[in-house]
Amino acid sequence: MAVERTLSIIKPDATRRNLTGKINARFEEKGLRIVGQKRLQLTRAQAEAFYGVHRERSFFGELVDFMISGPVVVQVLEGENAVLANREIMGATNPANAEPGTIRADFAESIEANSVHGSDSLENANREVSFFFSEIEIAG
Ligand code: IDP
Repeated sequence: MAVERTLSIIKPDATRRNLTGKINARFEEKGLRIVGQKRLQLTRAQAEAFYGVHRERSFFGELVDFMISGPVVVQVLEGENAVLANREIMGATNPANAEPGTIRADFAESIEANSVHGSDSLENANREVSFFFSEIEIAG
């Protein structure tokens, strides 16, 4: 087992419904620690850069519009196998397919407005954490 850091984002559908605390309780109850956190209103350029890997996908424009439709909370989660642990706590991308008890099953509104983002590999986690945080903003 390895201690990892991963990037989590609480998306605009969840901040709008005041669900930040309820979502973060799920991470803390499962042993992940929030070691960096900030609330941001992303610009279009920032959202396009963050989701650059999805630029060719049909839903890219809608995804960017959604991600700038309200504030997000970007955060660094730390713990044993944090990348996979976070993905399991989040549940499947489409809430219709998410396991009961996961964040997306319980809170997501749709495949797009699915309440949370989580890095899908350690390599992407390192890149995504660095996108939003400098080392001085993370205290483990
Ligand atoms: P993930 O967030 O579970 O890793 P990805 O396939 O990487 O899923 O997609 C990134 C985000 O794009 C999703 O979380 C969701 O907000 C949005 N998205 C994914 N598939 C669709 C779709 O078919 N329609 C609209 N939005 C989508």
